[in-house]
Order: sequence, then C-alpha cells, then structure tokens
Amino acid sequence: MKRCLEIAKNGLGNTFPNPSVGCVIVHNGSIIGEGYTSKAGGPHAEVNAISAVKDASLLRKATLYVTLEPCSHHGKTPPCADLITAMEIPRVVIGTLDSNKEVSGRGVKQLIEHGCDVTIGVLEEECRWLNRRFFCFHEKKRPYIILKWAESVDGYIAPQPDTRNSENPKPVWLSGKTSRQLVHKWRSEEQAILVGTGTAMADNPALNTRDWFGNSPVRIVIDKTGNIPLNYRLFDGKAPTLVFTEDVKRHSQSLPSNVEFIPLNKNITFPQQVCATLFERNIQSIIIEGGAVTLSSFIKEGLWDEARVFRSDVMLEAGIKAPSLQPQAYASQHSGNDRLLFFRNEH
Ligand code: AOF
Ligand code: ZN
Repeated sequence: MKRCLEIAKNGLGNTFPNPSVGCVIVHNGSIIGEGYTSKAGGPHAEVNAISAVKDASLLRKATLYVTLEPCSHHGKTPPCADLITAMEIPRVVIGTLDSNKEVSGRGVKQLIEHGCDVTIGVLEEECRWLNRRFFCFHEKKRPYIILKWAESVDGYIAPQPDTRNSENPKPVWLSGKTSRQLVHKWRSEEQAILVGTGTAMADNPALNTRDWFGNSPVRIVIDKTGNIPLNYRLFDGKAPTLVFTEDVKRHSQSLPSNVEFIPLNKNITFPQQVCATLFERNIQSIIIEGGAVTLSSFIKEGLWDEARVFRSDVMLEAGIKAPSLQPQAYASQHSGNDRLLFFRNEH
C-alpha cells in the first residue's frame, strides 16, 4: 500500500475531478504490475496496473492493492470492479472506501459477490489524506479550502493601504523567492484560486502558475461594487475567471469570454456562495491568497481545511494585521529565510 501511495502521487493535480489512485499487483511476493490514475477521462489505476502485467495468467493467483475502492459504475470509463472479477483476481486490498455516491461500498460488494477476498482500511488515513480534496468535495459538498498568506515577523500581512503606490499597483513581498516559487507549485495543485477586492486592487495580481510547471487554476475574485479596473490582469482572459459582483452592468463590457460575472447572492454569505458555486461546477479545491478581510471571513465561518503561513523575517511595524487561527501549527519548515507553518482545521 505504501508503494500504491507513492505512485498515486504521480497523478496528483492531473486527474481532477477524479482522485489520484495507486494500484500494485503482487504475485509470489513480487510486483508484477503497477499503475496510477490517468488524466480525467482516461483509464483508472487498476486498469493501468492490470495492463502492465505481462503474463495475464498470473492474475488468477495475484493480490491487487489499491488506495481507493475499485469503482462499480460506468462513468467516463467502465467499472474497475468488472475488470478485476473478469480477470479472476482472487484477493483485493483496499486503502479506503470511495465517497462518491455512485460507488460508496458498491465496488466492494460486487467483488465479494464474485468470491473475491477483500480487505479494507490499510493505511486508510494516508489514503484519505492523499485525496483529501476529493473526499471533502463528496462528503461535505464543498471544495477543499486552503488558506495561504505571508506575514511579517511582527504579525502584519501588508503595509497600510495609504503607503502603497496606487498608480502602479504591485505586491509588496514579505516572503522570499523560494516561498514565492512554492506558491506557484501550490497553485498548480488546486483547481481554483481566490482573492478579495482589496488584494485585487492593491496588487493587480495575475493569479496564474508561472514559476512552476502545471495548470493555472480558475481565478475567483469578489468585486462587490465593480471597482476593479477592467485593464487589470484578472480580466486578461489568460485563465477562466469568475467575478462575484453586484454590478451586473459589467456583463455588457467587451471582456474575454472566459471572464464570467456572477451576481452576489444577498441571502447567503460570500464564503457560502463561493462554496456552493464551486460545488455546482465540480471544482474540488481552492487556495485563498488574501487579503486579511477575505481570509478572516472564511475563518469566521469555519470554512477552511488547511492554512499555510509564511512568517518572514521582515519587520513592518504597522499595517494590516494578519488573521489568526485557533489551532496551533502542526508542522513547520524552513522556506529560504522564511518559516513555513502548517495548520489544519479538524472538524
Ligand atoms: C477507481 N480507480 O483510479 C479512480 C477511481 O468518470 P470515471 O469513469 O473516470 O469515474 C470517476 C469516478 O471513479 C470518481 O469520481 C471516483 O469515484 C472513481 N475514481 N476509481 O476505481 C481510480 N480514480
Ligand atoms: Zn475505476
């Protein structure tokens, strides 16, 4: 199962909305085939592992290890449980059950009905952590939420707005070069990225993946009163962009077709609306990169799963206070001259 987890990591970030699964087939104490989930719409881990076995007759005496319950439904691909039983694999060891309501226990049931010996729950916690975005999405009916910010050694997230250059807005960097590159890696791992109006106005951010190989997430911004200038990078059409606003007039502006305006729903809070909209659109994860007001509004509602905070050695002495979190950091590491703290919201 450890090997399954290791190879499943190769698919991470590439399989959305599918989870990235690892599968290893063992015969007589040797691995005879292994595979992980292909890009969404492509073959599942079990299919890739089974196709990698050179002598298919060995499958009848083999054990298949897989991080996730084999699927039982016809989605974009046929059911893995059908293939496992057709190949007469006698033993299947599963990391964790699938929370997708199309599967959830049916894959296991099908295997057992065909006489397969099934074990469930091996390295379950690790298997759930690997696909935490997928499990959160199916179980909580909302995307997995990662908060990210950088703060000064004295606890400020940004200088006072009136000390910024409003003619030519650009970010004021608290974290170092290594940390900034790491943020691009993180962007490539999530399906959406969000900032509030203040950050959009103060930084004119591009919110894409530049310093790392990989996908750019869908950009999301709140622009309640329609103040963000239309020549800002968020409106450049370089990535799909959702703008939550009360100013529906902007619909008529000639902007790239992948910039979409969504009316703010006054009956629910902004964090709730973001969660509902992303759930409808099958978006399983979001990284929120500020500012303090936006981060705090998600924290206040308990709508976050992980926080990653860079604590730099820069002293600001004044400015906008960084948000604070209830739980203690569960891990920390060096990131250049910064300290990177990891928080988890256990609920
Ligand atoms: C598996 N092995 O490697 C993965 C599974 O539309 P489809 O056919 O690609 O099915 C997607 C669903 O299949 C997904 O929501 C999840 O329940 C399961 N993913 N199952 O047996 C795999 N990635
Ligand atoms: Zn499958």
